[in-house]
Amino acid sequence: MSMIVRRLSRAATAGLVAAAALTAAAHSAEAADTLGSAAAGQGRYFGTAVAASHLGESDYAATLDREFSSVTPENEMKWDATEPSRGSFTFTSADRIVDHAQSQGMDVRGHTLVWHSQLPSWVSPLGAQDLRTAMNAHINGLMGHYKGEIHSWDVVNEAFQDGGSGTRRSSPFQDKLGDGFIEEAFRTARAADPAAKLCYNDYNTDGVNAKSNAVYDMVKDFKSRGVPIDCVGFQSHFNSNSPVPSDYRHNLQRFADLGVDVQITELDIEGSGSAQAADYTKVVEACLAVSRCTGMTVWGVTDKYSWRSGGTPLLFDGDYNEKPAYGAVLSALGGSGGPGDPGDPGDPGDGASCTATYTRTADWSSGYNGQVTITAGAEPISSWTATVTLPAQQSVSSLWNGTPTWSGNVMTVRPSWNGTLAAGASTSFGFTAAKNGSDAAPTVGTCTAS
Ligand code: G2I
Repeated sequence: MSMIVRRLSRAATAGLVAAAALTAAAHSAEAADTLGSAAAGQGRYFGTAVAASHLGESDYAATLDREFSSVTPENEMKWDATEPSRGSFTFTSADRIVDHAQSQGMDVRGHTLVWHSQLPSWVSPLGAQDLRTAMNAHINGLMGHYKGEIHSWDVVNEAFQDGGSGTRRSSPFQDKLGDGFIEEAFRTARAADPAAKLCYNDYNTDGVNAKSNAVYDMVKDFKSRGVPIDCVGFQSHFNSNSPVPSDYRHNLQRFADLGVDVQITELDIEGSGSAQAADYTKVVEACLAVSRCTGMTVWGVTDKYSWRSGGTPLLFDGDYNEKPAYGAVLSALGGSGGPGDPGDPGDPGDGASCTATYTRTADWSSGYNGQVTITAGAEPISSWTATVTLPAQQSVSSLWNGTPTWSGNVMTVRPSWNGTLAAGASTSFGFTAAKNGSDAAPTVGTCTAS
């Protein structure tokens, strides 16, 4: 039995999650013809970096809301944006992004707590002990504000030097606190929000090289000593000087084999046309080949707002048109238009279908057990995916005979052992939910089968 506890704090009090349920349910009724829904079919999220200042642009928001299932604030959670003077936190811009994401049923990645760049000027002059106190207070301030709302935090960003030696980068933290600052940041972060996945995030670590070897050794050491780390982020900023490495998948896999999740956190690939599309395909295929690669984030919605806008590195052009790279990613994710498209007559498994029905099997004052029965259609199926949208207040404490992933309060459930069904045959998964004041029934969305 897998245990899932959904935490609702800031958003629930703001009453935003109910709206998320409605929109996310609408998403789930669509075929896998968007990046987010196609990735969900593979048990992954597909995210983008977002700037709060663009949310008011209707094409930007429409593309974001339609295509993506996770967001990363591009700058709004960084130290200079959130604690510009010591002890005085401002969350206005970051809250805008988190509220928007929650209203659309999207997850949020937190970026980033401890980084040498975009530091406000008051941090660098601090003495060692004071810097340690300030670092921990900053982590606690951010993670406390968003407790239960961030699926993964980049706790420490870019702490290793480029180049051949694999040494630590000079920074106020490294120079004054020594190597131990990373470990201390992770321990503080775990205590601040035990539900968040804690990631180390870096660039030029995408293939096997001296820098990624140094990160690998650190993660291995952390795992052996019980230092809390859950994931490693591979930024994946690629261009002709820094192409997608041929050992990308192998490198992701060797980190996963240490017992951490891996995530592609800031993907962009300069270029255009079919060459760019082919490179994006390589990245998506690498992630899908590594079971612990839990999701991908591109570093922006549209080329026009990219930090490397001259290199047109993203999936939508400046007018929000889908580029060839978009189709390549969607296809690699098994979305419509490519392999896995239910409309593609060349695919085995076409005609596979299923239905999902819900019943409440037990009921008590504070909670209930729900059961969703999956029935194959006229053809045998080898897998199924069902979505269940919980009423805003409710939370699921356990689920059996299925494997859930969460996006807001929508759970997408795939088989744990019971994917294969003969034509017309049924299986079911069950879950226990806390009512938290709402006795309403969950909504079961479209069942998809392959
Ligand atoms: O540099 C690309 C990324 C590398 N990994 C860490 C990421 O956090 C980093 O993101 C970029 C943002 O995409 C840029 O938007 O980080 C840059 C700063 O290090 C961001 O640039 C800053 C500009 O330097 C500021 O002048 C500007 O005010 O963006 C700010 C907001 O537009």
